[in-house]
Amino acid sequence: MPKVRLSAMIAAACLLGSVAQANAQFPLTFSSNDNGFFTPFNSGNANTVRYGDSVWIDCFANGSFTLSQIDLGLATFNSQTAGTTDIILTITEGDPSGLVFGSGQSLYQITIPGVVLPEAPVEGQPTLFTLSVPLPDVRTLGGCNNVGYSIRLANFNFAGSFGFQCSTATAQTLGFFTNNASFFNGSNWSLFAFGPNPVTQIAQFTMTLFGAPFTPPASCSPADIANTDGETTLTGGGPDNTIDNGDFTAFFSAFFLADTDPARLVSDIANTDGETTVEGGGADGVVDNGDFTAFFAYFFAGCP
Ligand SMILES: [Ca+2]
Ligand SMILES: [Ca+2]
Ligand SMILES: [Ca+2]
Repeated sequence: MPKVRLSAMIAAACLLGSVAQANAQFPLTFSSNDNGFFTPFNSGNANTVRYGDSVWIDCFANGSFTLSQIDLGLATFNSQTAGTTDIILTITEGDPSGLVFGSGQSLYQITIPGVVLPEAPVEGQPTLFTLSVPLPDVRTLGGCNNVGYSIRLANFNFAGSFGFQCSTATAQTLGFFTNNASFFNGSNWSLFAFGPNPVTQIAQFTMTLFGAPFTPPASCSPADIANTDGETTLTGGGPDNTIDNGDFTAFFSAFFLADTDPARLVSDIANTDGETTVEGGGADGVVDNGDFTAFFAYFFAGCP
């Protein structure tokens, strides 16, 4: 476990602490910095280690969300001079470790080059700053909606140490914290907290996640079962008000799956007489020639 440098209730000024955004999206999760800082990155490990954390958006609904921005509360420590680093940010489904709360699958990754690391010249005091990263409406996979992130560094050029602002459990006023944070040592991921106290010693890095619940576009016809990439509601896509090759691919990929594969029901759009919901039929739990016939008819008719 990396060395923990925690200093409770640090009153250093936040260079950019406001969560007010001129943004149609809104905060899905919010935690403030009331629990010191943790600056594990330095020139000795910057090319090797990664750190991350996760947060619950909503554990009570099955819908997915689109993520439009993440604001990371960051800190520098013990340097008379400013520096720079590239930050490689990965947004993950569930915790980035893949050890808890989801697969850890990458949903989006971006490299932010030349992030300025401000000087922290006062002994024992960090300099706090916020890094706001726009996200291209990154879609979560749905279900319990634990979203994580990790950062790793490249071209680290800073004399001191760098890392995260920390929150207590009570500072998480929107969404739900996770007790642990995540550490990659170059070979393996592990989880850590700063101690056993479930309020003041949790490892929750200060951040705000912006976004909105995802509302799928209406299906324009029974053949509109996927987006243009052939992704259905099972794979993070779904109808997109367009009939195109994505629907064709999705239908036939599903249609020719084994009878026992539940994903085959993606192609169940009609009853055995080929009647869809439009004709008063619809999915009947069986994939057969009725679905095949209906798909072709609606596919070639296109969106009305
Ligand atoms: Ca956590
Ligand atoms: Ca479509
Ligand atoms: Ca059917």
